[in-house]
Amino acid sequence: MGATLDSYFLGNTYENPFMNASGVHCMTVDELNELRSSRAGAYVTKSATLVEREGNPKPRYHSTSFGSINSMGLPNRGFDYYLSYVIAQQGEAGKKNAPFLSVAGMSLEDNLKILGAIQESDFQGVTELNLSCPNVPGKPQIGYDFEMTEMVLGKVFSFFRKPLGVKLPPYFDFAHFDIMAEILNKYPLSFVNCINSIGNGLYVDLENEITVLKPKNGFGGIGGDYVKPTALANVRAFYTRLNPGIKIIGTGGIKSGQDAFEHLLCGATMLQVGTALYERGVSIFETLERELREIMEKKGYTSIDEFRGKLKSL
Ligand code: RRO
Repeated sequence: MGATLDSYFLGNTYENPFMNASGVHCMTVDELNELRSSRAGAYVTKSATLVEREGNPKPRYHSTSFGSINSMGLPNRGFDYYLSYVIAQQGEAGKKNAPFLSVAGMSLEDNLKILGAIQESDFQGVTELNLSCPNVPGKPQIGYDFEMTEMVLGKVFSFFRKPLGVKLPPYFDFAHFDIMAEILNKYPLSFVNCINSIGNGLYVDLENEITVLKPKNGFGGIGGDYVKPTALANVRAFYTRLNPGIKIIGTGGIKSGQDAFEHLLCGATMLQVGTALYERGVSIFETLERELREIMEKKGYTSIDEFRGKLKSL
């Protein structure tokens, strides 16, 4: 018998663990519908702010040989647009890959308003609170401010009762893994998503001696091959520190079955694809499914549960 990629996450079984990473191919209903019709096991909306935003001036995304740099600046159609979409999908007969809702308020007050509206709405699905947008000028990432993170989670969980996870920035020090895990373990989080892009990198156009992005003098979030080791480290660090009820979504550098297998081995349950989806379009999901299944079958695994989290140490 062949291997199954069935993935159980927060009470639902998805046909495979693959999703888009929020921000890629998910700003408009047309793009979201393409994800719905693709082989992705589930999908997520662009992070929504209370009010629609144009985002930063272009050019604001650039592909490089090893990945990407972006400074999109949270362009989105506004929270109401995405809430209506995800609620409408719940009613779709035969839905197989229900959308998750990503939100990123521009202030604590906005985040509380948005989450309050979700709590009061008919949406019964999964919400992801983005604590790690690196690209809004003048707005530091919440996930790098431990006191602020704790304050936000305390206020949110005083009223929010639906499945909620947080999208985290990458951390680079054991002290920071420890502090963040201790904070996260205090709250009834459903999942954490590791990682958002590595913030504020800089890419140089050698010939013209100029930056490749217009906003923020060229500084932007790095994704793709560059970030896979950092992503795996964050998945592993939180998998080994968080209460087992808090699941991990692995994001960062996934473009092949091997990358997916590595994230799962480090402890991820769902897997999100950003840069590679941007470069190759939604057909990448078929390829990822095939490649992951081939690796599992070669190794004699029939389900992901047989190896999830079981990375060995020397
Ligand atoms: O829109 C963006 O610039 C953006 C966001 Br909100 C994010 O969370 N991560 C990213 O790389 N870009």
